[in-house]
Amino acid sequence: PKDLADLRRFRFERVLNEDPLIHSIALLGTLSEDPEVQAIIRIEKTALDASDAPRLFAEDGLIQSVKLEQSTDIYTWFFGWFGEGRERDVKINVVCPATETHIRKYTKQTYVMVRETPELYRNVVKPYVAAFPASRTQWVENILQGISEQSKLLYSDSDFLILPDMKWDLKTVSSLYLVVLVQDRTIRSLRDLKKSHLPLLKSIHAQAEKVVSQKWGLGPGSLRMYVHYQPSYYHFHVHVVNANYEGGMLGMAVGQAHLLDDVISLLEIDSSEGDGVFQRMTLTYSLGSQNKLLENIQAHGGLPA
Ligand code: M7G
Repeated sequence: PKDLADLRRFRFERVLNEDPLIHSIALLGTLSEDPEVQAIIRIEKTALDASDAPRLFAEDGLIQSVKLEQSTDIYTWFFGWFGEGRERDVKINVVCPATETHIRKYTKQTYVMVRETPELYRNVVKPYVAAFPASRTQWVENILQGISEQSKLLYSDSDFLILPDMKWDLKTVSSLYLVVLVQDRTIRSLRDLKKSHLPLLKSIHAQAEKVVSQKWGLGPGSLRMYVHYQPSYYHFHVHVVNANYEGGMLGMAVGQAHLLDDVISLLEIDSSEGDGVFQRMTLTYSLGSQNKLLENIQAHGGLPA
């Protein structure tokens, strides 16, 4: 094929693969009259050009129209179009006013592995978590208190809510991404989980499976459910993601994502009195060079500076 006229002769047979993470689809079909000669066409959306950045929203810039999808506290997200009559081209996330922590989180960074002993947790991490202003999780409070995103709720009871994660485009089932927010404000992170939370964790697991089965027909085993340590927000939540949607960029790095099933199993086999397994274990994870917690840990001598 040499031009669009040739490509127009493509007779589509079936989709071989789709990868929402790199925005690509691979198709099988034919290009010639001979049905024996098959052709594979793979289409991938090209990367955004940083040189467009200064004029992205200008009158003749890349983004020609937008539709407001959701707004909660300091977070707003839109879908955007590069022109008329197209499938939506991009998702636009806005954080405003952005705090220093946000700017650091979104900045490119290098990573360092940290071994967080219970002692390092007590001396550095716990005070760091406690010092976060309540405003940091205002978006969670707004959802839990019925102020925002109420039309998006997929499940709700007195213990937790399930709704689409801000990262999801709400449409592509192969990249389905939901978030579970618990009502119990005393669980700041994985470190606070105890045996007594088992009924809550099991209920989250069961209800998430039920929701995706009823709404999208996804069967057992179709979900990867996990908890981040460290998370960005210290209000306990569970990530619920299509098992086929996978990649380090999605926050599934080894050390960061702890499978909900594994968390449940560890608590189940934990026979200790007093402090449980998550209070006693050393947790190893990576921290970005921009993360304030890394500075605190280094200052405490927890890592070579
Ligand atoms: P995390 O593990 O604390 O941080 O997860 P991460 O952002 O490093 O993964 C918080 C999750 O909540 C992420 O998956 C976010 O995309 C999602 N999230 C964050 N905000 C501010 C919102 C929001 O306002 N609405 C919804 N629906 N999801 C959000």
